[in-house]
Amino acid sequence: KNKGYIFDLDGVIVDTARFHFLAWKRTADELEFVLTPELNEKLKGVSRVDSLNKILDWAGKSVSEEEFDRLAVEKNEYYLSFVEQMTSADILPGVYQYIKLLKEIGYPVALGSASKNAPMILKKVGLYDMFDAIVDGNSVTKAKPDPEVFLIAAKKIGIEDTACVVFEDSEAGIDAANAANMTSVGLGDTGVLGNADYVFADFLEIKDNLF
Ligand code: B16
Ligand code: MG
Repeated sequence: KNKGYIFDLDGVIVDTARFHFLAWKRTADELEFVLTPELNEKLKGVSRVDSLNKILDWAGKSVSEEEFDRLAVEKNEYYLSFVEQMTSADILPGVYQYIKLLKEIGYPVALGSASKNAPMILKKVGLYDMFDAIVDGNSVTKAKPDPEVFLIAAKKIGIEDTACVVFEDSEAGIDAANAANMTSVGLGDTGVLGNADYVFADFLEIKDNLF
């Protein structure tokens, strides 16, 4: 049976989730708001604009359009200062081997990320050429938990939605995969990813499980 595999980027392929957290924490500091790791879970998989809106909401602040844009640009610049240092050593454990296995079998592999920086990061860590399709924050109109990003990815690789497996580290992403009628595999904490069909700590634990 033909199957397709869709990977989230941040927190699944590379550990950029901690860079997003550090950058948003600095933005929150500026707004005199303490961004805790627990609240940060709600920002994972969420677009840049939606993330800033959530932080402003939690902080009980409203800002002008100009200030909003300035905060978003500043966050991204700070985030990119971490990303600049990344190399292939920053690929999360077992990910490269797993994608290589899929390619050897002949299964198509797609990216389904909310990040506008996704192509650049994939190139930086040397994985860009392994993907048959890349769907990122530049090509979607509706953010996770809307299934749009994964549905476009499935279409691009020519695989039926129900035959796709999605790897996600975020609550919003798991909900998006479920809404797309795909098999949802959570990477991380069962407490956070309770809606996923499966949850694993990392790809070393997934090994050659093809779902
Ligand atoms: P950017 P993913 C998401 O990527 C991140 O989880 C989320 O924290 C971030 O705000 C979002 O991308 C937008 O990223 O600011 O780089 O466009 O997990 O969907 O790969
Ligand atoms: Mg993610």
